[in-house]
Amino acid sequence: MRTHPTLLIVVTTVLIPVLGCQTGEPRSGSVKNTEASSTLAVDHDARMGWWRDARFGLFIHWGLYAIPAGEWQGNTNHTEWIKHTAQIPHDQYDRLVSQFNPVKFDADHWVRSARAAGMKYIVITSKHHDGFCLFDSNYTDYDIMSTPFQRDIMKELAEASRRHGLRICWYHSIMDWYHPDYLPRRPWEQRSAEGANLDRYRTHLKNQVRELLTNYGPVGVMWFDGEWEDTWTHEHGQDLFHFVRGIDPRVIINNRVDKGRGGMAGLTTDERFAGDFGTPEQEIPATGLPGVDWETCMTMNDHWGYNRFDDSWKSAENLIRKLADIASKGGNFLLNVGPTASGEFPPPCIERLRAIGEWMDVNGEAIYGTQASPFASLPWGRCTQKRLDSGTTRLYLHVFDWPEDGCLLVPGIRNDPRWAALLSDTDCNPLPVARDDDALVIHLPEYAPDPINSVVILDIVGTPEVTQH
Ligand code: H79
Repeated sequence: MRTHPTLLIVVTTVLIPVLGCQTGEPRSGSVKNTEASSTLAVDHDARMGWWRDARFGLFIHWGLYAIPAGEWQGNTNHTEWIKHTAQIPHDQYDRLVSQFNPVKFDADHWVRSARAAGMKYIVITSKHHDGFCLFDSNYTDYDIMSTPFQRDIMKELAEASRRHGLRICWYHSIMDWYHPDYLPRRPWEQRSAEGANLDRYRTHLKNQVRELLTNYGPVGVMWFDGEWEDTWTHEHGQDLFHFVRGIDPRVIINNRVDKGRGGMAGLTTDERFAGDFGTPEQEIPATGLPGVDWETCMTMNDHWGYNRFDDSWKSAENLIRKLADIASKGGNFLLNVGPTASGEFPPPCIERLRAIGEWMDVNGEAIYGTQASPFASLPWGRCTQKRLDSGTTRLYLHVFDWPEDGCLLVPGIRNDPRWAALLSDTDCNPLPVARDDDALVIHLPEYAPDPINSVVILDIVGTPEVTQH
């Protein structure tokens, strides 16, 4: 337990009326590319504005693979890769098309669940690697209109998202195990590659991308995947990237359109490669990277698509802290749900979305529109920040471990404090702040308002001047 520090300066309530604890959210400036002056960079900042503010989105992996629900011939560890991992012949896999009938699908319900969790955008698989399309495409019959369901999932979700103020975004796989022109052939299939033409496939891909960008209203993000295949080249990536830009320059494009992704860590650092943001998969970078936008995508259990055997759910506590951790490093969190074949979110997902939503209802201000922490690390939790208009920076101190002695030590900060309070305190009662050498010490109430992550606001004069320990 820490000993009580000497209190040198106690800052009291005098300045509260100026700032208030629920001041309107300042528009978050971008932390990235601030020094860049080219038109392209300005466009980039303008394009990324809503996405940087959003910080939190829902990933949805849904398709034919929800029907086997992870199981094939006794093996229960499959998921959206099942056609590949169980080496299922085309004709057998394609029988799933006539079985796909998610009668409980309710776009409005899904979107309301995401919104209640505090999510601001939805990325859903318009097509995964198996090639099956959840939308009504003029360029293939391997789509939702060939199922008994015959309802354009993309259309219903796009409309519901718009109604509830979320951005709709498409995950669209470059790799395609179904299309006859896609190459290479998989080792587990019999189809001859003779006559196959990847350029023809690329035209098909672009035709579908055009459908996705023009038939459903404004789209937030084109989230490509499968670019690691040897047949997909940097030139192909550039071509697809500029094709999307040409249709709608406001659409944000992930870095998997091109070949610059550094493995699952997901970041593109070489500017010759296209992509508006990096895509760490199932991991959170150790630190943020100044000037680089990124989004961690992650499953709630161990599979992206629905797997009815997978009970390895991350706890709500774990997910809420991950959201704070990611925001403290300047990233976005794209959290996945794999709906069932009947069209429902699995109950453990619903529980977790609700718990996150309860936390976000109180603490969302400490996530949305925030910038990365000025501290390299903090022993008790994380920090996010916002520049307020009046020469003041608001630090959001995400306290995971509530100090037993009631003293929250904010180390190595030169700025004078203006004011501190609990974000959950609607009365804005000020907390005493004292300087102890190069640290600020905030006196907290005895009990944490939230055992998972209690946010303490600390407003300081100017921009943070932090000495690293
Ligand atoms: O859509 C989700 C995954 O299906 C996809 N990206 C996320 C967003 C993804 N593609 N590849 N990977 C993830 C990693 C590839 C892992 C592989 Fe494997 C190892 C492919 C083959 C061996 C995992 C294990 C998949 C099949 C067996």
